[in-house]
Amino acid sequence: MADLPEQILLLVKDKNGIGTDEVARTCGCQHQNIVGAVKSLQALGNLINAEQRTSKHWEVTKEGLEVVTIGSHEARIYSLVPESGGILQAELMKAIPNAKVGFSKAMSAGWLEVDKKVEGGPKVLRKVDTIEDNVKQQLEQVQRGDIDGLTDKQRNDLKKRKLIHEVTVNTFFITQGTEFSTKVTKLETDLTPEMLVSGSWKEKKFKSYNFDALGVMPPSGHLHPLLKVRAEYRQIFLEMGFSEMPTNNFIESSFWNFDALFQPQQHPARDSHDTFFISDPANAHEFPMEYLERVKKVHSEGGYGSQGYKYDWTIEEAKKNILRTHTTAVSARMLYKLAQEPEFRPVKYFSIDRVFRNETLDATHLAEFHQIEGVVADYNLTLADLIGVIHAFFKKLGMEKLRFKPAYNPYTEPSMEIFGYHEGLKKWVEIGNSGVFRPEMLLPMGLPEDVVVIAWGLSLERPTMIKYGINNIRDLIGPKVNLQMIYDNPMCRLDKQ
Ligand code: FB9
Repeated sequence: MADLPEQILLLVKDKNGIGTDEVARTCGCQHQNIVGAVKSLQALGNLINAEQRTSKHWEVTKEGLEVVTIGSHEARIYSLVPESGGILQAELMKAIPNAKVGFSKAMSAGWLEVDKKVEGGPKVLRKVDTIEDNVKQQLEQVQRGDIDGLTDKQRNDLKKRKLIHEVTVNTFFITQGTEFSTKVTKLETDLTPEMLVSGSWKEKKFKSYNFDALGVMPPSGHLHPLLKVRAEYRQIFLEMGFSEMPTNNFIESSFWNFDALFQPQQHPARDSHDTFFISDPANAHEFPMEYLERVKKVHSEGGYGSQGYKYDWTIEEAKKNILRTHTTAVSARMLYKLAQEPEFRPVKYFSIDRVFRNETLDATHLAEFHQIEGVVADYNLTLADLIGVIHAFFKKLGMEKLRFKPAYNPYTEPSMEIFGYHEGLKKWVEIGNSGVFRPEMLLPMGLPEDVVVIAWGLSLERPTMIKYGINNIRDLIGPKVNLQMIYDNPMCRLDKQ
């Protein structure tokens, strides 16, 4: 037997045109299979014309099919009433689903009557000996496609009882095309060397190019939004002449994370409510001991013009290993290393990496985040230089309206919170923190007295969440992230100047 496309061509040849719904009925196929075969014929050239049409026809519903199978509700109710003696109405009403509709229709048809004088409640009796299940017969008529054989009243009754419904079908009316043939010639999609050598290409028909077809999306990797934003910030620092610091150590000693920054050992940020302590190895052991002694002295007795904190500083506290709470620990290591060079040279450093804090988790805070930090060390820098470099940095991010608010950090004085007017959010947002590292931090390292170090910091998550319109940080990071978000989100272009 010819396949579907060829069956269709044969039907079109015999008639001046045929609808796909008629083809489906003729072939006994699903309509959508006929439509698919029409599309494949159209792809072969102008074999056929297919004009889209909308046709309506009546079909038996699921409930209607049940009636065709087991009879109408009224016919089933009639059959439940004994030929003699009848049945209590209350009992009959519980016998089948839709008993109420069936009883009402059977009474209207004059098939049943009710004797109300009976003790124990009204009794239903047969009024006729036999019945015709007209509803069942009408539905079988609809199934045969002969809806026109029903009266309007019959059709409306069946529709009202939801036993039939009108179905709209998008069909195609098929007529012969300019290149009509009942034979389906397979269109070649490739011109092969064999065809060229043998000359067989001359008898072949080739599928025309579809220049509107979209290319296939090549499989590729997808960067997480955080990594895209990190790349943008890294580029900004590099453009500004900053060098990236080596931040590849999440574990840090309390010495470099706190003591080197002149943060006292009894500072609340150093307890386990705010900091993750490492149990194994619990302690670090390698320190530049001469420098460590100067740190101990500046904490416990003061020095360099400072009175210090006047407490018993202990190396045991300084040895404790933690997950670093800020990348400023790396800045301290880098500045100490700079101070060991024979001659001071101005530097600009930056870092972007993970830091860990034992914080209360909420929609915008996890126990870790990526800190971004910029550091500039040079002779006689002032607060104006800090404000200026922060302006330059955020201008590259498209944020030019900045405000600075006095703040406190244990390791910087003065310190400032940074606020920026976000053109997208149309409001002022806190965008970071900053300050001038204290002499009690820099001088024990061995840096010259006229060297000043300014620094500022912000997070990677906050701007990323704003950029991608993410309100809950768990939609950006963690096990519940929808990987499709990573596939779908656009490349990151910060509003760079
Ligand atoms: O990133 C933050 N906000 C921010 C940044 C950018 C942005 O959009 C871009 C401009 C287009 C939008 C918002 N903040 C800092 C401010 C707040 O989000 C704050 O609630 C959360 N802060 C983190 C710390 O929270 C425990 C952000 C993180 C932060 C804060 C301070 C520093 C680093 C990160 C610092 C520092 C510092 C100070 C002095 C010397 C050296 C480092």
